[in-house]
Amino acid sequence: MATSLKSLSEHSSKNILDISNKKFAIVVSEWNEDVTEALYSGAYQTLVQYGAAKENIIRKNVPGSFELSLGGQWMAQQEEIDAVICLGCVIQGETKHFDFICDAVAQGITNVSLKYNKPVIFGVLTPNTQQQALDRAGGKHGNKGDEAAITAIKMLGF
Ligand code: DLZ
Repeated sequence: MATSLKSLSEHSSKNILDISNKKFAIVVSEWNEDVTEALYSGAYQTLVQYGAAKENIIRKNVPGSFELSLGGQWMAQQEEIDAVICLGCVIQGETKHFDFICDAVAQGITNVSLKYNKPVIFGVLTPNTQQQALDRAGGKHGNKGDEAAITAIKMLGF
């Protein structure tokens, strides 16, 4: 697993949180779907690798990254959900309102996390080109979906 975040075993080799009973929601933006599908695969496989039960991982799609905040809120407000992972990709060179979308989703996800007092993870790529996105979605720079999943698990063990 190529990732620039410390893996969980490096992070705390003695106390890896038992996540077999934790429930995760993964909210996936449909824009740039070749990228976001790869992010989803990384996040899903990493959760399973660290012990999440497949039936405890719920997937929901939203049309674009702008909608991740509301989709994330709909998931976070469900009591049984322990952590939410939001995955998207906004490509600067192809998106005139790049800054509006990125600022809105970053602030929106932060608000949801604080409102519901749960980890709501910002797994949104904001590269200049599609190649840079692919490099970070299972390519030469690893998979940010893996990192988003690891971040969720680390926060649950906080
Ligand atoms: C409209 C738009 C554009 C131009 N680019 C992207 C993008 O690169 N990545 C992304 O996730 N979403 C994009 N969107 C869609 C917006 O996120 C949103 O779905 C629409 O503005 C409708 O609210």
